[in-house]
Amino acid sequence: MSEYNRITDVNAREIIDCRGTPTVQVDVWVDDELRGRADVPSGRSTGSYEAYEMRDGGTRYGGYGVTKAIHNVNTAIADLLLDRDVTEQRALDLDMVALDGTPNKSRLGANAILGASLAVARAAAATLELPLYRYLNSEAHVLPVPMMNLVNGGKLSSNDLCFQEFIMMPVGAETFSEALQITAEINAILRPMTAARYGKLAVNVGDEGGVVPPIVDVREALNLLRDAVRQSGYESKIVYAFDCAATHLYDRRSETYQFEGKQLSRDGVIQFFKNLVSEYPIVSIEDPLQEDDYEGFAEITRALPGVQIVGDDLFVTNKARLARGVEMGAANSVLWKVNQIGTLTEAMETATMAFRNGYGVCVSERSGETEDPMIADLVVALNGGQIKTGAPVRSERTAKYNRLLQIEEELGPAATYAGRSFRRPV
Ligand code: 2PG
Ligand code: MG
Repeated sequence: MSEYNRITDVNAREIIDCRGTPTVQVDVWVDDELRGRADVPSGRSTGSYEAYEMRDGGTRYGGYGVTKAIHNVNTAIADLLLDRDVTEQRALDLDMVALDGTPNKSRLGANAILGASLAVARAAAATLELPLYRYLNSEAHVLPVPMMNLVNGGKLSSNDLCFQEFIMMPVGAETFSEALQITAEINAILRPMTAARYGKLAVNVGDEGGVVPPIVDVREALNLLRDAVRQSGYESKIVYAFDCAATHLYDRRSETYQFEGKQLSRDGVIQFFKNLVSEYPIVSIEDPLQEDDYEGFAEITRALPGVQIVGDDLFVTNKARLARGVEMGAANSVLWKVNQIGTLTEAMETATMAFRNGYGVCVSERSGETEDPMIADLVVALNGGQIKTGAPVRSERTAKYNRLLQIEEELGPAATYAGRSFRRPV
């Protein structure tokens, strides 16, 4: 028997994600037993201020190999973690950050560091024989509203829809399992409806499992979604959200955005959303403006009272960037992606800062995911209240929803579905 829970081995390997692109998987052994394994996700519509994802370059896997990051886990990071107590998450994470020594984790790679960080958390929970969400928070009890990206556009699709994600939120459900049932039923109506209107190619799914109709007009896509919702009979339980991913619609030279094929200024964008919000029950808008426009985010947050404005590329789960947002009143919610910052500890700190300042926290997938359901445990651990993890199809998306069903069952009567309080669930 060891006196503490000693890390005895750390081993990384290269696997592939849902797009067939390589990514990092890390195993952590404690007292000579394999206890924790975690996969690292990867974005496509990334923000400029995200931590550095290390790729090999060259020709193998088109340059996207991660053998250098794997090497870093198996050498420098393993050397640091070996013989340490696996339950010291914070110390281990901060030591990895210090070992890297760069502001954006470019020496070791954020994908290398994050893989180790997440596998350590899993290994510690397993060692203490606790589910991960419980290990991270003894008060964890909130089941999130699933933000279902049922119509895909932007960089995650093959159509010309400007916004990346048209999202439906079943806030009126009583439980998470009912929420999932409702959205799966609506998706089953949406698919044949889309095929009937736009042809069978429109129901080939995008990167996050939504349909990809050949639509340009935002209202037309919303109407399609709304028609499916109406036909389902669940209209009173549903509200809508977008991820505009506007950084990728912005032209720095002309300082304009390409919305629906038209050029809009910042003021034009704000007016566009004012109109839209008055026409549809839209409760949440992610990245309506580009990643450097703090002033614009503050303005749109003021202009749309009662609407959640989420900063993704704006904050990149980074405490310093969020602090600036809080000071200026830019957005009122943070999109929370662990790989944007690179350790669990730093991501947790960002969430704490958000909650303390009255900001919401929306836990999110990346468009490049694996079958690892980690973020399901993390959203419950945060009592976050909302999770964005794609449509209820494609196994890398359903893995998260299915894990939430297990957690709901484990929590039993203690489980609270965030529902309409998704932005401030506790
Ligand atoms: C986003 C995401 C995830 P990506 O912009 O919010 O939905 O996409 O992972 O490609 O950045
Ligand atoms: Mg986004």
